[in-house]
Formats: sequence, C-alpha cells, structure tokens
Amino acid sequence: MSLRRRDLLRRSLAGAAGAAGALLGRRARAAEDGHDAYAPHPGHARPTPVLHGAYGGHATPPPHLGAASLDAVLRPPAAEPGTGPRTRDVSLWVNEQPVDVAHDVRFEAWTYNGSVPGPILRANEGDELVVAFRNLGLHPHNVHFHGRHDVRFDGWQPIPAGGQETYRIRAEPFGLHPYHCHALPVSRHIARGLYGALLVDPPGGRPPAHEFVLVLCGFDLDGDGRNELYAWNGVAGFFSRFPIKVPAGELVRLYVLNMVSGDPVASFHLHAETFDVYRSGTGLEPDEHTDVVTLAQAERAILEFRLPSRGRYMFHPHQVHMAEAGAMGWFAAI
Ligand SMILES: [Cu+2]
Repeated sequence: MSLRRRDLLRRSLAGAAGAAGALLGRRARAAEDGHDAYAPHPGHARPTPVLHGAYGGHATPPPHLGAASLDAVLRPPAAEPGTGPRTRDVSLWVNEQPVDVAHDVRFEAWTYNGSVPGPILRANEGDELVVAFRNLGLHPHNVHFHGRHDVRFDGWQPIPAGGQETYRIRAEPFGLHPYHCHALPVSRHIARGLYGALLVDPPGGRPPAHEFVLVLCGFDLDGDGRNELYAWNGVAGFFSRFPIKVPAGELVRLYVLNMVSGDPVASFHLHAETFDVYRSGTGLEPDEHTDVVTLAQAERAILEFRLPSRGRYMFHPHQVHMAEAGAMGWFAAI
C-alpha cells in the first residue's frame, strides 16, 4: 500500500473513530504529531498504522458482531435439487442507511434489504424469479441481474424514490451471477453497497459440499473515489477474527464474486492448497486448477477444494493492499 493510501486510510479510520475511538485516536494523533506509536525501531518501515489485531488483521470487525453475524450473507440457502422449474417470489428493497463496516467505522451505505452485500438468492436453472422491488431510499434505484433473461426486465430503468417494480427473471444459465443497482452513476450506486449474489444450480444440482459465498466489497470512506477499506461480505477483518470452519478432507465450494468498484481487478488467493476454478460457474468441468483466481469487476467463479489436514489456511486478494485493509481471512480445517 502506498504511503498516500496508508495515510488516507489512517486518517479516514481515525476520523470515523471520533472521540470514542480512544486507542485509534491516540495513535492517529501521535502520528500526526510526529510520534508514531507503531514504529518499532527508527529506520524500520512503518507498519500499516490502522487498527490492530492478529496477523493480517489490520482492520477488526465491530465488537458487537459474533461468529455467526454474517451467516446470512456467507451461507447460501440449501440447494433444492430434483425440483422442476418453478416460480420463486423474491422481495428486494433498497434503503439508505449507515452500516458498521469495521470497528468504529460507520459507512453511509445504500443497501438491499438492510445489508451489504444484499441477500443471497438461490434458484434452480429455469426457475422464474418474481422480484418485487421497492425503492425506500431518497434516490432513484433499481436492480439489474446478470445472466440471461427477458430484456424487458433487464432492470436498468431508474425506479424513483418511493417507487416499486416487479421483475420477472428467468434463472439461467446455471452459475453464479451478480445483481446490482444500475441507476446512474452506477459506480456510485455499487460503491455504496447495492449488490448481491444469485446462485443458479444446474439440473440435478452439484455434489454435496460445504458451501460459502464470499463477495468482495470496497468502501470509499472519504468520498475521493478510492477505496480505503475492503471486506469479504461487508465487514473488514471479519474472517480474520472469525475463521470459516470446515471439516478437514471434505469438499468445500466457494462462490466468489468481485463487486469492488474503483479497482480494476481483485483476486482470491488460498494458502497451502489449490482449487478447481469454474469461471462464472457456468460449466461442470473446471476451467483451471490453481491457487489464485483473478476477477475483474462483477466477475465471479465457483471454487472447489478440500483442506487435507487440520490447521488454519489463509485467504485474501493477492492485491495485498486490499488484504492489508480488511480483506484478510482464514479457513479453519477442524
Ligand atoms: Cu441505486
């Protein structure tokens, strides 16, 4: 991370902490006074002067969150293989509300259904999603799905504040598809948090596995168009504090989606193991076998692997400034 970005991040986080963030505030003030409370020895490179925590935990989650606090956006609804195409009712609403994205960091977010990212949607290929959309915000919003569907319901048309719309979206092809707001300027509406994941299962489903959704988020805290904080599933440092527990030797399936606005690419990197990559999840044979998969904005992949022995396996974007600013995490094989 460049000095400028580290400084920005320090100042952004310190500003968000306010008078109540005593520890961070003291450190930030000391740094601004020319006394760097972090510098271990004169002449050493300055460690990233933001927050604290275990290795990789330069940002920590709000203390009121527990290990299960992100389950709604981490653990997908169960697949329902064997059920024929059917109609599924989906309710999506937008509101504009602050969300806690790290300890002492409150972000003026725009959300689907109250969270960033929005809810995980899941369907079988061929299902029809009847999406009842309500705009409870103060700006025009909407919801646009990736994938293949009737262009009349593509969702780019702005729905005014207080308005509503019903979208009829065919869930196809099978794979992992983002949904997001497409109101102008789109970059702002995505950066504020209006996105989520739609999982579409192939006919017959996929083999049983421990499944998790990981959506990479970027947060521009000071409005300069650059992200100062990054997070898997909306809370910086969450999976550093609360590793994702999986049984050793059993199949793990990740649905990984890059919704960071403002950085051209991000990646997912797993330590000490390799994985199969199904790009966009639209095939049943892996596209590659590797330990890092790079995703441009809105790109996604399904990853499968087994962690062979008990231990902690680190994961993070290999854009290490993102990892250092909140997007570090662990799997704990137990
Ligand atoms: Cu919007």
